[in-house]
Amino acid sequence: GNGPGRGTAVITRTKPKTKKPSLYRVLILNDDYTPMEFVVHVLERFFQKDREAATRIMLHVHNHGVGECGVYTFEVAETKVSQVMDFARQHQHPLQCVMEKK
Ligand code: TYC
Repeated sequence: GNGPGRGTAVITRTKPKTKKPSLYRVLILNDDYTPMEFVVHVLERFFQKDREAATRIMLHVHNHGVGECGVYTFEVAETKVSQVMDFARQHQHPLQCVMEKK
């Protein structure tokens, strides 16, 4: 359209301005040393899973090597990964947590 003033061309936005945020999966990886109960606790504490869901995810990771803890926007996913990695390190477990774009 035309903006203020005669003969002043102005580009107007046609699309809505809002964009869906990219989503990221947070994954945990299996290892041979982290206790099963510790992984269940991580899923309860940082991913708001109940004991049944946490146990199911932990066993899936134990049997398949990797599993999904949740799907979040970038900043939330980054925070979860850091929290889990710090917590595992504090307890001297080698548990690995990563994020990937959906
Ligand atoms: N494999 C581990 C064990 O046998 C348990 C485990 C499950 C470790 C899930 C990590 O993300 C993991 N103690």
